[in-house]
Amino acid sequence: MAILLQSFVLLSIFAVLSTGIYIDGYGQNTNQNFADKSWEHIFQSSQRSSVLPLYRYMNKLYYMGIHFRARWVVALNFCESLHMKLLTIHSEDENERVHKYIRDASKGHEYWIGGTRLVDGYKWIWMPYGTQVEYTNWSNGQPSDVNEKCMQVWITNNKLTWNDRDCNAEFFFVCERYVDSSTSGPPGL
Ligand SMILES: [Ca+2]
Repeated sequence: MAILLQSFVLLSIFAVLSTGIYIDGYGQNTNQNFADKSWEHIFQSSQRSSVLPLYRYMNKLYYMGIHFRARWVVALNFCESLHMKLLTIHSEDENERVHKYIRDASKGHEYWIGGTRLVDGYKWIWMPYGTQVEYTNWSNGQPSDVNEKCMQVWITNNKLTWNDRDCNAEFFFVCERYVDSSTSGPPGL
C-alpha cells in the first residue's frame, strides 16, 4: 500500500512537472508572437509611436541608437531586435540627412553603420543585407587599416564621412527600416 501511494505521488509530481514544462514552452512561443506583433504594429501604425521614436525620410525609417554605446555586432543585433537593420547609406543625399540627424541628436560625432569587411576580410558588405557597398563617402586616407573591419561615420570639418574602425570599439549607432510602399501615413517625425 505504501509503495502504491508512493508511486501515485511520484506519478502526480511527474504529471504536474510535465504540464508545467508544456505550458512554459507554449508561453515562450506566445510571448514571441506577441513581441513580433507589437513591433510590427508600430511600423504599420499611422500614429507616432511612444515606444520607438522614428524619423522618416524618403522610403526609410531611422532610429538613433543614442542611449548606450555598443560594439559593432551588438549594434547590428540590437537593430534586429527592433525589427530594423543597422544603417546603410546609398547616396550623398541620404548621407546629408543622416548628418542632420546626428547633429540634432547632440550625442557626439561617431556612430556605427552597417558596412563591414568581416565576411571575407576584404570586401565591404552591407550587413545584414549581403550587398556590396557601392556608393562611398570615405574620409581622406580611409579605409586605413585592414584590421579595422567595421564601418563608422564621423563628423570632421562639418562633414559626415566614413572610416574603418576596430569592431570592438563602442559607439552609438543608427538603425533603419525600409517603408513598405503599400503603407501610407508617416509613423515618424
Ligand atoms: Ca580607419
